[in-house]
Parts: sequence; structure tokens; C-alpha cells
Amino acid sequence: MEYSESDMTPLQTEQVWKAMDRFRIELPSWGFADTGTRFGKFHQAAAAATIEEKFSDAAEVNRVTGVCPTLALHVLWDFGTAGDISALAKKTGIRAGSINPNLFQDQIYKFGSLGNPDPHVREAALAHIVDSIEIATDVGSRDISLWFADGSNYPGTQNIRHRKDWFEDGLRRSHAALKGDQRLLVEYKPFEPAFYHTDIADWGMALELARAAGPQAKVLVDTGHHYSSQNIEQIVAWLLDLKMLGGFHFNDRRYADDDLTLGSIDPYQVFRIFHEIAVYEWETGMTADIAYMVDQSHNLKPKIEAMIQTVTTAQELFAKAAIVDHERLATHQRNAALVDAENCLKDAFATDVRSAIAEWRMARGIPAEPLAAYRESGYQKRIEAERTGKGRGAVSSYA
Ligand code: RM4
Ligand code: MN
Ligand code: MN
Repeated sequence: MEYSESDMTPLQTEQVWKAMDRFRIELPSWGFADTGTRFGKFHQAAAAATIEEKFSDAAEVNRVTGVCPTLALHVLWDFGTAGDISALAKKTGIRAGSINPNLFQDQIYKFGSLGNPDPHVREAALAHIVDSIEIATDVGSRDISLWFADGSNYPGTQNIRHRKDWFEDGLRRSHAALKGDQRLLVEYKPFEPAFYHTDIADWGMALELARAAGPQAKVLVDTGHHYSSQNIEQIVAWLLDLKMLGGFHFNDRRYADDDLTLGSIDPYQVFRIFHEIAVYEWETGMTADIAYMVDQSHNLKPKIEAMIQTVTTAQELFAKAAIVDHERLATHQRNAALVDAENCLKDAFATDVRSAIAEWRMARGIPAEPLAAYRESGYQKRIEAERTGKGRGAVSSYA
């Protein structure tokens, strides 16, 4: 690929390299498996069906990008066949990342998990979270990532306040089971599968519940879990300021929780999120302890290529945010120089950082062009031949 001649200053190049040295992003095991919509699944010959295949695919993405050392695991989808995670980690060089309990697929969860009106179901959900924390301990993971499908479909059918209280109680008890520096990440989502009320519908509810749970509970922002036109970077800025931002699930959306490739619909939105983090760190001199994770469903795209595209896009947008001139921006903000302030962001966003990133990659022994390197490797052809049809029956992911 040809990039335009870099119009970057030496300082900006240095800022990009520093940003690339620290930016790591976690891949989701379910992003390599066959997924679909509620209308059906289109199978891919290369889709991963087993935990071994998911680790192998993640290792391939990490081999060509060099920045994805961990893999998020879904307890029900990945531990059913209980592969030996530490052996897999050794073999592939990929470590287990966040552990995601499954509190939505079992029949008992028809009316919710921690928010279920039946105390037995609430206890079962809590037990599953505690088991997941054990799994996290066993495989050496720090983060237990909680997404709840809990909610209701019709007005008047559930007591919203009681459910909130049950969530508080369940999360507090989950927090008590954490060991060492483990964290609970509380994810929110406004709708789906519940279509009238969702128990943890927005960042305010997630924040309140995380605070009630205990000091090692933080909020997880899934970029697809907002209403259209919501200002996500403002949420990020607030959570940073409150020291309550635990991590991200990255994906893009156009209409609902679409799980599209990061930056495919609105790259400026992602840039603005990264900018809030960069400016926070610049101002405070602190490093925000944030787990950057991908949560995507590549229903139509080839999965490994889509993942590489996602990672390189994330790097580019992170790098663009790293070259914003913070001093200049702060001055313009103080003087309310609106056009100049806005242009600080726009200039950075418009800068082509790709050649600087390619040079950084080469200096670090990573292929300059991850996607091309992947295509040349022959991996795709090999797994297509090996796996064809194998994963069809596997209950390895949603839809
Ligand atoms: C949800 C949410 C969770 C993911 C599930 C499958 O919408 O994004 O993080 O685990 O989907
Ligand atoms: Mn998510
Ligand atoms: Mn989602």
C-alpha cells in the first residue's frame, strides 16, 4: 500500500511511536466463531469452533499486529470443553484475558439473572459469577466482565426498584469473591434482548451499581451500547474524572447494537474517545488503567481479516489522538477560540499516521502491513481446508 508523504513533525512521530508502544487491545474469542443475527447464520469454512482454534486465530492476529497478547473468554462458549488454557497460552503465546460469565442463555434466565424475581435464580446467577471469578483466578485473568441481559418487555410486569436492589446485593457479593487485584467490569446497554426496560441501561446505572459493589468494580463502555447520537466521549470524560472507567468493548454501530468493525461508520467518534483519554493523561500526568477490548461479530466479513482491520484501525485512531497539540488546545479553550480549538482536533484527525505506524512496526519486528502479511501467510487457506463444516453444530456463540 502507498501512503501519502508524511506531513508529521519529528515530535509527532515520536508521540505516535510512544502511543504504539503502550497501546494493547484484547481480542474476543467469540469474534472468531460463527455468529449471525436472529434471522440466521452464514457459516464460514474458517470459523473457529473450539477453544484451541480460537487461541490459534488470535495468535495469528497477534503475530501480524504485535499488539493483541490476550484473548477474552466466554465461560459458557469456551469452557464447555474445558481445554487446558495454560497449555494453550504456552503454545500460542496468547494469555487468557477478561473472563465473561454467561448469564443469559440458560433457561433459568428467562426473567433475568441477578434481577430475577425468583431468589433461587438469583443465587444460581451469583454462583456462576463466583465460579467465573475462580476460573479467572485459575487462568491468571484480572478482569471479570459482566454483561446482563436482564430486563422486561412490558410495562408493569416487573418491579424496577426491587430488581435494582437485587443487582446491588448480587454485585456486592460478587465483589466480595474477588481476589488480589481482580476487577469487576459492569457493562450497560439500553435495550436488547429486553425491549421495555433493561436493568443496567446506561452508564449512570452501571456507575451507581459499580460503586455499590465495591472499589474494584468499574464501568465498561461498549461503544455500541448507546442510543443514536449520544455523546460517548462525554461519558468517557466523566468516568475518567471519577476514576471509574474500567474498559471498553469496541465496535461501531449505525442503528442498534450492530457490532460492526470499529471505525467503519464513525471513526471521528472513536478518535474523540481516545482524545479524551489522551488529554486526561496529559493533564493529570496519570496513566488511565483501561482495558481496551474488541467486542465485534463478523457475520459477513472473513473473521481474522476483520480482526486485523479492527486492530490497525484502532491503532491509527489512537495515534491520531496522541498527536493533538494539548498546549495549543488548552490555550484556545481558555480564550474560547472556537474555530482554532476545533481545528486542533481536526488537524490531528486529518493527519495520515499510517507511515509512522508502519515504521514503528518494522522497528519492532512486526510486519509493516499486517493484513498483507496475513494474506501471504497461507493460514486462511489452511484452516479453511482443515475446518470446513466442522463447527456447524457447535454452540460456540450467539445467534
Ligand atoms: C452483548 C454485550 C456483551 C457480549 C454479548 C454477547 O451485547 O456486548 O459484551 O458478551 O453481547
Ligand atoms: Mn460488549
Ligand atoms: Mn453488544
